[in-house]
Formats: sequence, C-alpha cells, structure tokens
Amino acid sequence: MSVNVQVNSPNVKYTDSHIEAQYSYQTSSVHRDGNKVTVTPRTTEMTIRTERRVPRLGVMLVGWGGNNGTTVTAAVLANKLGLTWKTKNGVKVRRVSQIRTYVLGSNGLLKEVSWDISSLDLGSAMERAQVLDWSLQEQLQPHMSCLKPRPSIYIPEFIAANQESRADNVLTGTMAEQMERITADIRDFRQASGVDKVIVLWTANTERFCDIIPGVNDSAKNLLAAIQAGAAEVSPSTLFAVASILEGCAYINGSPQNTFVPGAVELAMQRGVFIGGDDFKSGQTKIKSVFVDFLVSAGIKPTSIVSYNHLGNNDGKNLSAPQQFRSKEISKSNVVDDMVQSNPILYEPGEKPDHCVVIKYVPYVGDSKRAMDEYTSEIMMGGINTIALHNTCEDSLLASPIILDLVMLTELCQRVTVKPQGEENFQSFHSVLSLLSFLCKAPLVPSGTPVVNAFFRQRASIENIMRACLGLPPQNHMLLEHKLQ
Ligand code: NAI
Ligand code: DG6
Repeated sequence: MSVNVQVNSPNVKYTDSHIEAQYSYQTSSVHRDGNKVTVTPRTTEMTIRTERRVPRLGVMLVGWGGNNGTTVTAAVLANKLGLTWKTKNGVKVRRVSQIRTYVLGSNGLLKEVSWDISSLDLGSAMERAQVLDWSLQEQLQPHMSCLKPRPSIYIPEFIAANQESRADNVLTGTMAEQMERITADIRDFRQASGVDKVIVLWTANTERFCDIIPGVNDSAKNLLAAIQAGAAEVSPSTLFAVASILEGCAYINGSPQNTFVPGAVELAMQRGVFIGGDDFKSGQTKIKSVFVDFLVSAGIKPTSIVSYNHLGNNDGKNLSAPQQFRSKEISKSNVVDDMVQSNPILYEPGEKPDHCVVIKYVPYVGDSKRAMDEYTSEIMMGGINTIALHNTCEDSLLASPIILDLVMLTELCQRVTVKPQGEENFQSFHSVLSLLSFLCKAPLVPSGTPVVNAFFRQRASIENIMRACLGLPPQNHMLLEHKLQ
C-alpha cells in the first residue's frame, strides 16, 4: 500500500511541479588554538526544490548476464508479473526484498536492454547463476529466454584470464568505434523505449586498477584524446562511463576498480552528469561498517580485523586472479579508516588496526558466500576482546536490492536542486554523488571532501537530506519530550 505524506508547515510549498522547502542548514565550525577549542554554530538559509513528476526511468546494466544482472532482472520481472513460488520448505514467496517495497515495472524501470560479453540469453544465464529457486526460474524462463545481451567492450587484460571462454559477444573495431557503439546503444534504447532518463550501472567483472598516466587519463581532454588514439590504459568500464557521460546519463560503478580516473571525473563535472560508486556494500563490509563504528564509539579499540571469505560463483573465479583480487582487497580494506580516525583518544595519529582480507574461490558453494571475521580489540587494563562472526548468504540476493536502491536514489537526486540564500540560481548536487556512499564499499566523494564509511552516519545523511527536502529538521533522537518531568 503506498502512503501519501504531506507536510503541514509554512516552510513547505506544494505546487503541481515541485515541492519547495525553506530550510535552515545548521553546522558548526571548530577552531583550535593550542589547548583552546572554539566552536561557532552557523546557519545557512536555503531553498530546496524537488521535482514531483517521477520520470519513466530506463536502467542499462553492464554485465547483464552475470549473477547480479540476471538476479535483479528476474526479481523485477517476478514483481511485475506478480509471481509466487514455493521454496524447498513449501513456503510461498512473493517479494522482491524483505525490507523494502518497490514500485517497479509500471513506470518502466529496468527496461530490457543491456550488455554482456557473454552471449547467453538471460534465461540460460539465470540458470547458470544458480541463485533463484527452481520453480521461480521455470516461471520466468519464457520471459527471460527472449532477452539477449548486446555485445560489449572486451579488453582481456583488465579482467581475469579465466573469463576468456565467456567472451563470445564482443565488439570489434577501434576503441573509439567501440565506445561509439555503446553511445549508439544508449541513444537507440532511449528512443525505442520512450523512457525520459537512462542510468547506466556497471555490475560486470571486477577489473584491475588502471595506472593514472599524465597525458592519458589525468584530464577530460586527455582521456577523450586517449580513447581516439586507442591508448592501452583505458579500461572497458571507463569507456562505458565516458559513453554514459557523453550521453548525459548518470553512471554508477558497482565494482571496486578505479573506473573514475581523474579524466572521467572531470568530464562528468564539465557535463553536469552524476557519477557514483564504488563497489556495492552488500554483506561482510556492511557489517564491518556497523561493527567497527560500534566498537570504536564504545571505547573498545580494534587492533586486528581479519576477514576471510570463500565463494564459488563467477565473481569468485574472476577474483582468484591476483590483479582483480587486489582491486577488491583495496575496497574492502579502507572501510574502517574514518571510524578509526574518529576517535583520537583510542588511536594515535596515523595508527590503524591490522586489517587482512582473504578471498578464496571454492566452486562447490556457488553464489552462497561464506564470510568469517575475527575482530580483536583492546579493552581496559590490558584485557583482550575477540569476537568472531560467520555469515552464509547468497551474494547476489544481497547485491540486487542495492542495485535498485542505487538507481532510484540517483534518479531522485536528479530532481533535487538547492539555492542558498543570496545566490541567484538553483544548483544540483555535486556530479560526484557522495550520497550513494551508504550503498558502496569505497565511496566516491568530491575531491577534498570527507569519506564516510560508518553505516549509521551514512544512513542519517540520506534520511536528513530527504527530510530537508520537506523542510523538516534532522532526526535528532533526543526524545526530550519524554525526558522532562
Ligand atoms: P558475475 O561474474 O556473475 O557477472 C559479471 C558479468 O559481467 C558476467 O556475465 C561477464 O560475462 C560480464 N562482463 C565482464 N566484462 C564485461 C564487459 N566488459 N562488458 C560487459 N559485460 C562484461 O559477477 P556478479 O556476481 O554478478 O558480480 C558483478 C560485479 O559486482 C563484480 O565485479 C563483483 O565484484 C561486484 N560486486 C558484487 C557483490 C555481490 O554481493 N554480489 C557485492 C559487491 C560487488
Ligand atoms: C568475495 O569477497 C567476493 C566479493 O565480490 C564480495 O562478495 C562482494 O564484494 C561483497 O562484499 P561484502 O564485503 O560487501 O560482503
């Protein structure tokens, strides 16, 4: 059941086209002079406008035939078709997600055109993924088997050599010609489907990191020239990002590699297009971004974090190659930094816990990833506190709702503009859409701005910005009304 929320406040105006809120943004600046710290509260008055019309949104996935790509497509179709099915326990299921309700399909979200280097139709690819209950797969087969991925850009050296046998659906021609095929696909799709907006999301294999080379990928101009010249250090994911940006479509990176080289970031800023990422924060890292925050804010000092996973899907196979593992290791490891730095009483400047990430490929367990973590912390009087966690879960069933949330949040952000008092024009969020941090392991943020990994701080940021759009103050959890006589 959908609920219609209306805010009853002189600070909010509802017109046919917009919700317009007058908002007082309160922050404080801190100045330190030796032992003296001065805190000065500041208030910025602003007008926040949100377009009310929800557009018809098309989503194009890169890596459509993979476990995430097929699972998210199957989930959207199952929801749209109102399918129910029985699990091995005989329980009837009809839900896309346990925690959220999506209105999908009716406004055209997730249209059926996307790319994969594997030519397998989506029905067969869903079977290959071994994620969904068989009786659901059977019902979806007629709808999925007619969906065929478009050919994609394959540059073998960026993903593991063990992926080669999959790559039978690849573009040919120069780098520039291949990228032009991608922009043409986006244009064709937009015209043929009649959607108002397209968002492109990478859920393809993890690539190796790119070297940042002056003159090649360090500026927008150099990157565009490097693509024309077919330079070696431009990855398929960067080509997709550039193609999307040139088409004015937001681009989200669900994998850990550095798709957003400086040239791609600059291009997005020049064109006013949103980019976001990196790497879906789905399971082990999501727990870590809660757990380490809890330990550090409780005054318990994590000194060693060891995170071990094994999985048997194609993602695990790709990550069994050292360079692709290294990309994932980086994004899984940096996640505790902000929480550690937030407590200068526990940690000396520059001090960090030991943090080790291990990933092993074990084909038998398929998509059902095992994640084991050991957190060792120092407590008072030399005491040691060791906590071990074990989690077993289908990886793609954790990632698929994140894919949907990422595109819906991005689309909503495209409808929000802000005008600080005294300025003439409304402005959008920064092209580097850091509000997506909540859903990402290695949040991409505008240069020089803080990276927040702590789960509840990220969540509060989204919640309070949404409240601000309705002229409501931040959720403060004070409950003062219940604490007075
Ligand atoms: P997968 O290996 O099943 O699917 C990847 C798909 O991408 C494959 O079908 C492959 O053929 C295709 N592909 C590779 N290079 C391509 C290219 N250049 N163009 C088009 N298609 C290409 O992997 P899965 O499990 O679906 O994961 C996808 C990505 O999401 C991986 O990078 C993974 O690390 C990342 N990820 C997954 C999470 C999860 O919980 N499942 C969480 C965080 C990130
Ligand atoms: C093994 O770590 C494979 C990876 O692709 C992860 O499963 C995926 O990135 C999810 O990681 P996490 O840490 O969010 O569970």
